[in-house]
Amino acid sequence: MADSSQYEPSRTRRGGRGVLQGQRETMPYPAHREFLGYRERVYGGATRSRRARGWSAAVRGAGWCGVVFFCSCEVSIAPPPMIPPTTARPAGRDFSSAPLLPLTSGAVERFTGMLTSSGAHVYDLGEVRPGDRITVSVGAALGGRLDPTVAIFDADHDLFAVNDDVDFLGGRLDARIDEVVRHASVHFYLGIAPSAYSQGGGGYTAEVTLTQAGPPVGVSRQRLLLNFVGGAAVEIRNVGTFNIPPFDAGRIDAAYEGETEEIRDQIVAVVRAKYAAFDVEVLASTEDAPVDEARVSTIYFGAASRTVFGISEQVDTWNRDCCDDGIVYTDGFDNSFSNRPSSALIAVAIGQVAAHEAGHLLGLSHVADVVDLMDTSGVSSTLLREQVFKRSILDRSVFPLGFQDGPKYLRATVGASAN
Ligand SMILES: [Ca+2]
Ligand SMILES: [Ca+2]
Ligand SMILES: [Zn+2]
Repeated sequence: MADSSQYEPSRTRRGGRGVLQGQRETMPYPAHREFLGYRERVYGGATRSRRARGWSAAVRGAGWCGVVFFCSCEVSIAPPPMIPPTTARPAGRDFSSAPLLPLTSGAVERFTGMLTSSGAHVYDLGEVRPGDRITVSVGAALGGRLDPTVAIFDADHDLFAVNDDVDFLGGRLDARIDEVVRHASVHFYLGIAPSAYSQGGGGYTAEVTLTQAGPPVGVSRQRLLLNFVGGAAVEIRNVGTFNIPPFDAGRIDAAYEGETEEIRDQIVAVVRAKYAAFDVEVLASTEDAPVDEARVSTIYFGAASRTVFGISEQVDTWNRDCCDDGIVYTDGFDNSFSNRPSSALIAVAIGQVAAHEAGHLLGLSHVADVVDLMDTSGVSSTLLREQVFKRSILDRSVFPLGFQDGPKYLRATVGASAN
């Protein structure tokens, strides 16, 4: 039996980034509070101990979690040397006021700054070309309590990459980005802000390098498997282990009994439609048509959660990992709706959550626009209305400035559909 106790909170910090909140219509919290609330629930012990004992306790307190999971993009990141910098640089408060950071290819630019609890600092990294490699690491100034987040944006103010913590469970709340530029841009912007989870502002030290003219990175198509077969002890990294029976609409609610195939086929059609413009091949594994394919990302449909509709094992920036997984908690899926949706609408909602979780597995972050599939600001009923990948303002839990252009990002990651 799958039940909510199998949703292992202490393991899900990374997945917490990829979570779609199960906001109830009766509790339309702002996204930021909802997100914090989620973390409080999920990481209650961890967050409290971090608050009570501070950074050093967090470093020592890695025993919150007996299972160490990190996304592959972070495993490859070496600890940044935090050499005390010598330069305090003036920072912009937004894109238009961002001063140019003088970067020499291959050289490390070190500087310091002081953030208030609500503001962001923005620097102009100048012009970039495909193949340029940018690394940024930002940590709290010595003795400070700032938990920083770092983001890089292109000339359109669209998100290129974002990182909050190098390793939350290991107590590394410093932020680091190491990415290769995909598109030429007349400006790239570096943003530094307190994490949505920071206990306030504070001083930071930053190191930035730009290494020009490396090998460019091309697009790479993705296969996405919608798994309606389930299985015993299905392990979803960073999330937990689940016993998932074959998809049965009656487990959503007894009212949908007998409509399993119809709802399942509609879910598949919804996910295919959301990804139709991109080079994502959506496969469906059903009992009559099993798919045994190793190099896919998989979305499972089953198990229950009282707090979220779905979860993904990571936000896989630039889709480094071809084979990451997510789950849509379909058992009792209708419980968060004030009126039980029709079978057509429950398929829309489940399909859109599946597309959302797959979006995280391709590198997309949360936005605050209920029409966007990557939204985290809405209530349950917004899932019943048509959502699409679009350009939207980032959710405050991701970064206080800037946008995410979902279609632009997906075209640069997996490529546009050949059709
Ligand atoms: Ca952080
Ligand atoms: Ca991936
Ligand atoms: Zn999400």
